[in-house]
Amino acid sequence: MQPPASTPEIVAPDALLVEVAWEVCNQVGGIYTVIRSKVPATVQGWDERYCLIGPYFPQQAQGEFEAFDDYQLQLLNDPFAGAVRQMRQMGYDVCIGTWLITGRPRVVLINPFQAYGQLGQIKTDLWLRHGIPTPDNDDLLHQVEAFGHLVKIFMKVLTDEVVPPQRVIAHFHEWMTGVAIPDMRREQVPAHIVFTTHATLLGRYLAMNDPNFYDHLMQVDWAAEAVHFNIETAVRIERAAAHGSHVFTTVSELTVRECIYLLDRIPDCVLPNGLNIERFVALHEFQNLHKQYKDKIHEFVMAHFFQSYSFDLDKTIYMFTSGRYEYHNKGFDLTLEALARLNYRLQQSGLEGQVVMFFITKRPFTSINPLVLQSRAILDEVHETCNAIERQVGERLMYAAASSTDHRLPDLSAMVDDYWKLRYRRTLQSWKTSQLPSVITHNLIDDQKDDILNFLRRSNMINHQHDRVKIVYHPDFVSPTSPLFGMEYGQFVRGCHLGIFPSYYEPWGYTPLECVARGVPAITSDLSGFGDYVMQHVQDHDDKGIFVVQRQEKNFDEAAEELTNMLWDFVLLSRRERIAQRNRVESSSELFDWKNLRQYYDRAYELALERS
Ligand code: G6P
Ligand code: 1S3
Repeated sequence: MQPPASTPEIVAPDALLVEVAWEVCNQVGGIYTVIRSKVPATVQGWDERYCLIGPYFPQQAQGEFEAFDDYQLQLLNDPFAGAVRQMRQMGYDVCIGTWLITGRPRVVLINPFQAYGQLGQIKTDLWLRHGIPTPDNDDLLHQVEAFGHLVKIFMKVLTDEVVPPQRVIAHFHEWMTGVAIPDMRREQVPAHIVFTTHATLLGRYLAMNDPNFYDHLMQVDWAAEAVHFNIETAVRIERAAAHGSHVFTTVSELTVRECIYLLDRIPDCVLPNGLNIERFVALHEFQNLHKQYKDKIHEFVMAHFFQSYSFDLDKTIYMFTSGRYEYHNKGFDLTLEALARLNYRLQQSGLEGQVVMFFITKRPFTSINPLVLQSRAILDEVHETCNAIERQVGERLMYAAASSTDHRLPDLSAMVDDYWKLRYRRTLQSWKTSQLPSVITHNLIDDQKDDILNFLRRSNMINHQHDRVKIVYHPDFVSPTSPLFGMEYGQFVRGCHLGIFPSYYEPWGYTPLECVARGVPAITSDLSGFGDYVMQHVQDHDDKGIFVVQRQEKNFDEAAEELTNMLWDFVLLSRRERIAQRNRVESSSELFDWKNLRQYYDRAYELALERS
């Protein structure tokens, strides 16, 4: 890997930085990626003056958190450790240690359940002081409010520990930690508070339910809608955090609009998301990885499709989409429509080759489809049989060659034992079927109501032999322990040719950026924060393999046609052109490295120090 281009300067030398997030040592979704990938760059600028705070859930933390023991804690001579010692003396259960990720940052984890005894008072205070009501039966809200209460106490203790002119910047991510903010302001805890919303709660719900969300945004009655969607507590917490912070931020210009209309505060800064980009010294290395992981995907595809019919893998393009199952928000609907049009165009064109499209998402299922699993197992058996035959023929051919007098190639088939011949035939016989390859790999719990499956049924795109776009819907995340793929998500991405993410609602959207970081071209939309950023900051982004579908000013049909054209143009590329395009994609990835994007955070921190 290449070393960092330059070491960023030390930021605000007289300040400490504390970042608070629900996803510290607790992976739930996109915010985990933000925090975790940003750590190495943040540590470079803030070194020992930086600490993260998260909720302590032993199951989640056990693989990635190493606590300091009492002896180590006593030896530490910094305000974070001092605050932990002080909290412990006050009777609180607070852990301090190292988050075992690149950058190895200092982490404080606080068990929210220890404040459950005071929940009644915490809820009453939130209501009386800040007008935030909490229902009785919502455990997540209880955890969040208990945690917020404990973080406030920690911040008070920490700010008491520091000796002026040293100051504390407290950066809260998302409403789940922002609940600490209103009381910190009320009690005048002398911290400089930054709050980042990664999506507005109401925005997400409204976008999911209103096809004209963006047109209606200006007229939304936030209070009524919050009650309507049964998210009043969280929405009120989000608003209180946004208004209580000294510096209010969000992740993209698109979300700025939501903040203005749904939270009634204009964000002070936009903090775009990046990744910790690791580039290879030699360019061909990532191309080799593409080939290596594409071969693994070939294995899956052979097992899945060749039982019914075969096609030329060398002329097959692998496309995919992935993300949480928000059919409309993540643009699965638009993607399916464009794939159906592409299928038709390819059928009409007489061109060779096909597309295999993967939908990687998460849906409740009972099990992997046993037929899919069995097919995979039998193909493994075919593989083993072929290997045994290869070894046998290899050894016997070598002997025949060495002892040959006429130098002619002997009959290779005669070199295989009848046992292996029979096993070869029987395995293949038991494998081949006249059924169509399933479009889905698992048995869904609510198969009849699933939007992806219903689209495929309606459009009759169910993996007929004549379909030129084949579908594999995998309603579980790809992981090395999955018996179907057996690879990391990142490896799967590398093995594909194109990622498709034309979201309708996406405050930022990491999925296309994760493609770019691996040198895989990606499609995004102008309604995603990432797409919007690319349009403003990356010249000739099409040429660099980052394509942006226009959805803001276009209707569904027009956007589907534009996406179809993008897919069509991609399918027409030669291998040589694809390789060159991957090189261009990979070289633009550095733009999104935290080493470059961290500056937005540092500016927000400087503003917070000026303000309070
Ligand atoms: C990489 C490998 C090449 C391979 C190519 C396939 O560039 O280094 O050896 O031929 O991938 O590209 P394709 O776009 O057809 O998967
Ligand atoms: C949010 O996660 P999501 O997928 O619920 O935060 C992510 C990190 O900022 C962002 O990439 C995504 O668009 C948001 O929606």
